[in-house]
Amino acid sequence: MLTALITGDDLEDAVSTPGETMSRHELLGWACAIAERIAGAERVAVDAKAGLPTIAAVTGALLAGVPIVPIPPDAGELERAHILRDSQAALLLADDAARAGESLVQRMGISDQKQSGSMPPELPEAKRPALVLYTSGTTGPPKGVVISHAALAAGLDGLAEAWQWTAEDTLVHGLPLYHVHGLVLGVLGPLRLGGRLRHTIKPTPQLYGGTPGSMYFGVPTVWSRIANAPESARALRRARLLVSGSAPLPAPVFSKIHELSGQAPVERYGMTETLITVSARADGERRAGQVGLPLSGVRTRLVDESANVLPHDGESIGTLQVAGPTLLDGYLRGDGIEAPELVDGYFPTGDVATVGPDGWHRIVGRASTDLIKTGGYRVGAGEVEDALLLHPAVREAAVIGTPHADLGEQVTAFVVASGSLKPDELIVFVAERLAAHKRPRVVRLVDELPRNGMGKVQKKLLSGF
Ligand code: MCA
Ligand code: AMP
Repeated sequence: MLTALITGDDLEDAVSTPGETMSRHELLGWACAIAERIAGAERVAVDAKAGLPTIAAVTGALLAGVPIVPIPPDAGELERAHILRDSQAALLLADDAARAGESLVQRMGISDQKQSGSMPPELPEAKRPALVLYTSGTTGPPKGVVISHAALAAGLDGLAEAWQWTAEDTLVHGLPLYHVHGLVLGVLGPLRLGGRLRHTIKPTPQLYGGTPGSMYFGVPTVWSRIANAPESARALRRARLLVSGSAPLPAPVFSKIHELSGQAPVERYGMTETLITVSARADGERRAGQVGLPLSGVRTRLVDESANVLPHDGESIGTLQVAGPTLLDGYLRGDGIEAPELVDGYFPTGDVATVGPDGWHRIVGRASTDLIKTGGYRVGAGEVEDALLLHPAVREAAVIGTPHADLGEQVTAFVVASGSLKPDELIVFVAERLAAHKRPRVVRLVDELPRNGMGKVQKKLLSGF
């Protein structure tokens, strides 16, 4: 899977962050040392703080064939405990000191292993699980999505073809290292395809503008902030490709980036469960509000509520299903992996879309109001509601996404509470238990929630409250 890292010539400045640079051989040596230490483990977790240690830890686990579970560094205690327990990770790779409630998991420092280990005698088979990424569903705590080495390789090769991504590229981004965007595309991409990686730790306009590169990755919030920082946007004129994904890119941001940087962003679409499946091409058209064509090997179709397949006429709106070599193995469940519910081999994405006669895909929205996209992060309403309900004064809670100029959507909670409770108290209460981006930005205290005759909360009515 890590072809360029393993077989490529040394590259002195292969991976860098603002404070540190590592050659390809240094990274490989460090990763091999970690691989030796964890070989044979069923699964290991990593405290996925943005930086070189996380990159070395993930690389080491991939070389050893040990599935790795990245934990968001800001995950609150509830989320962190859930991921460690649910994944049954044998070991937590982390440089920082242990946190409360972690006494049961064994820890191993990452930077302590910074030495040159030997290559494992055999590389893992392609069908082996490589990553377990925790992602939100509409209800309950996040689920571990199991992704194989083969899916990662297929996904990156599809993107290499669409984006003409080669060993000549220098990729710049500052996205988190525990999701597909920042970790799979943003770290494993350069390690498979070659070239250099500049991770800026934070995805700020100033850091993007000040870091030379040929490809830049961002979520729409990042591009929107760059569009509002004209000097940084103009500095990107040197780039070959500006890529946006993880959430819808607003047309005004697309146009502004085009105007300031001299090129329109390439949009691509994907999911944790499917990796990236649809994209505009480096040598092709870029259209505001459209996410392009299926990658090589990927098939897509639209279906209506009765499971009828809809025509690709640019007008019929249906839910998007995708098939191909990049699909997940399944969800982690107990000691095993639960296969996803496919329909004729297609994964139902839950996204509502149109497909034109020319094959171009437009994502219209999501079928469920219970999955919120905020700053490119997927947040399940149920998980936030469950956290709110842990507060002794909260009697009922309903969470939705409401429009937000910077984040696309913001997590908004409607709460029925007893006694006097301040919205800010609840925001901090959730931030302590879940990752900071899952905290509500707005809490509305209401006397009651709108319910239908069956007693079910009518979330569609909440946005008007
Ligand atoms: C704020 N903070 C708090 C609180 N309020 N901490 C505790 N309690 C509070 N009440 C802290 C946060 O921890 C954080 O600290 C800082 O304040 C700002 O947090 P936040 O509000 O989240 O930051 P932001 O500036 O609004 O973030 C915008 C962002 C971020 C940088 C665009 O949303 C982001 O990185 N998004 C990327 C998401 C992504 O990679 N998605 C890909 C999913 P500190 O600054 O110290 O951390 S993969 C996917 O979707 C598919 C496959 C695809 O298609 O790619
Ligand atoms: P996640 O599993 O966090 O990876 O989120 C996947 C979801 O992000 C998809 O189901 C879409 O709703 C959304 N998404 C990803 N890329 C795009 C895009 N380019 N345009 C619109 N929505 C997107």
